[in-house]
Amino acid sequence: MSQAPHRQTMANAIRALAMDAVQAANSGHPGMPMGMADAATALFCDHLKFDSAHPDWPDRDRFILSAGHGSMLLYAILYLTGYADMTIDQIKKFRQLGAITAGHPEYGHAAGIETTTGPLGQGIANAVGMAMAERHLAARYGADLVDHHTYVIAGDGCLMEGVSHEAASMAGHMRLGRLIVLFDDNNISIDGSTDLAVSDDTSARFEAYGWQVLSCDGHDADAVSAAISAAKTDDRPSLIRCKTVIGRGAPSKQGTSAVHGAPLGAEEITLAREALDWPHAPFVIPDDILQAWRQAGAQGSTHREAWQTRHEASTHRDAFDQAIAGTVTEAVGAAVLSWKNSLAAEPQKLATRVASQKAIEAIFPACPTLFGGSADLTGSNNTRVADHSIFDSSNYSGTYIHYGVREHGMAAAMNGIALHGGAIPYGATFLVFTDYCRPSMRLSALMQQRVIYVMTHDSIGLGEDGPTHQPVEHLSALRAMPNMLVFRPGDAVETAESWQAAIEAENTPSVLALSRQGLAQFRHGDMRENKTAKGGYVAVDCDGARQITLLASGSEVAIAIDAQEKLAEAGIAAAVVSVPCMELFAAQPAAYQSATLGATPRIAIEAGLQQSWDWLLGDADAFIGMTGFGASAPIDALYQHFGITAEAVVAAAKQRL
Ligand SMILES: Cc1ncc(C[n+]2csc(CCOP(=O)(O)OP(=O)(O)O)c2C)c(N)n1
Ligand SMILES: [Mg+2]
Repeated sequence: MSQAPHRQTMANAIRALAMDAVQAANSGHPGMPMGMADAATALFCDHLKFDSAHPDWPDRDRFILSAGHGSMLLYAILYLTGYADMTIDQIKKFRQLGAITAGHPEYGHAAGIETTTGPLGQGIANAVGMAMAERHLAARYGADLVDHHTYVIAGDGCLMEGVSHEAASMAGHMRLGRLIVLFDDNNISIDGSTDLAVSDDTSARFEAYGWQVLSCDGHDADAVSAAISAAKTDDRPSLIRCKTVIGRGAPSKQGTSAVHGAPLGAEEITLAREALDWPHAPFVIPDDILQAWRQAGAQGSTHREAWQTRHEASTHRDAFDQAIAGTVTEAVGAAVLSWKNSLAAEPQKLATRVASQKAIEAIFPACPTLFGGSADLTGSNNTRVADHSIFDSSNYSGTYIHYGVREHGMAAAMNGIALHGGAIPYGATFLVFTDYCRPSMRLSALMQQRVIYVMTHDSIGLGEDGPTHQPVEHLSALRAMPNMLVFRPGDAVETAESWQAAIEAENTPSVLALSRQGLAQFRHGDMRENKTAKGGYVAVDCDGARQITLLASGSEVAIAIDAQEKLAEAGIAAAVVSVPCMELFAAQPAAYQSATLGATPRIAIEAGLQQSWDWLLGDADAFIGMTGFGASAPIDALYQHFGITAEAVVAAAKQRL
């Protein structure tokens, strides 16, 4: 116990930095960092395997601050343990423009931030994905290369969020024993006592998922450390209930929601300095305390060096390094081209969800790090191929995941897999249920992670399941998201090209919106160019001078081509422009865009709402698509009923000439 006071002093360094930085910024959350300072000190000093001088060491333990509002806890520790970019100056600039110390931890801003957190529940669900990736890579490349833990700090809010239920259930089922969650069990959230809103038996809840649940005094670093030791020896995931007082150290405010998200104020900070016996000026950490922390930051170097020796000796080294780098080899392009050439030789009418399966079949041997799955719709999403084996607790080397009916958990886990590195995640459900994935999709985009969302049943074309299952606003809504590629291929060739573009987009997530119904192949001839990667292109040109341009995506390209033929019979020359990916088309040079779009009247056709097409249409142009929800009926009846037909296109064209 002789070291206990020292630990407490080290923890007080976190408390001081948190209250001073929040005070300087005049905004932020001091309560959580002050409450969890002791537990975090135990974790970082006694357990976390990391080397602050080498933040990207692949076999480091991962630390996820799921309670992202407590960002100052993480920034303080990164500074104290000696991460080079986290200077005291950055701490002083907490929450200011251009600082790496944003209001909530943002992946990519500073070394040691493993994921962006702030939307409660995401971090713990990301951590499940990281723990999955750890087991998967260990099984594939050997425990001498991959052998680490994933630690999380989560608060009441994270555990209230629905996604934490999905994620924790998955982790228990998959027996992810290297996942250890420190629960900041302080019974306080913003509105006050958690009694206002929850009466869960949290221990029983997690035990029911198949977790080990431990409890300790969260202000006794030795007790926390002992609990973590116990967690490590169990093969179940562990939840450690750290009983804490929010804002611990602020004498008159601690234990109340008042310390959750507001500066303590000068007076209370003075009192806290006295109570903590911390006489030092703001942002000043005495040398002996800083040195103790710096030592904690460097103590992992022996582990890292031992790992490097094992890495050099490993027969899996090259494959592992390539997987971690995540670079896509030319073999992917070659595999796609070979599949497209066979389509050129023998055209096929395929639902694009089936074409997607065939694309995966073609690509997987060239990209063995693909880590697929579906939220209980494997047969409908067509995401599993013969080369897959199932990832589960008896076979972590499996490359296909049954996520269960947990779309949000799946999406958040995929972010974790991508962030961990070593595998390229794709996961599937119906396009309409991107609504259930959306909070995590937004973070894929914000964090620039290559996550591939395979979203089938992409319109009223799914038919009888009706408007609950028919996306109408989703394409426009997804296109509104920054840094998200939304592919809606129109035939088997475009589907293969979409897959290639999605895999090659290393810093951007993608949605593949795929049809349930069969679509005739309209791409023929020379297959060398990935036209889909241009986002939009003339798919079927007209004879003679163009009078009309028909723009369409996905299943509606066929309607455009049908209308083109009917217009030709009437002596009207219409070009069909396929727009499988608006974001990529928007990124093309203006000259290419205008040459593709032409200067004649335009008619856009998509079985969705108009909104995302507006930038391509002028006042005199037309949109043919949905204006509201769909209906339950056979597909042909629906297209007639909603007026998405070649006849409607022809009529609109004639009106404009
Ligand atoms: C999804 C989501 N909803 C709401 C918020 C706003 N919010 C931030 S912290 C918080 C309360 C969190 O309570 P707890 O996790 O117990 O944190 P503590 O007050 O103990 O620090 C809320 C509602 C958020 N960040 N994310
Ligand atoms: Mg709380």
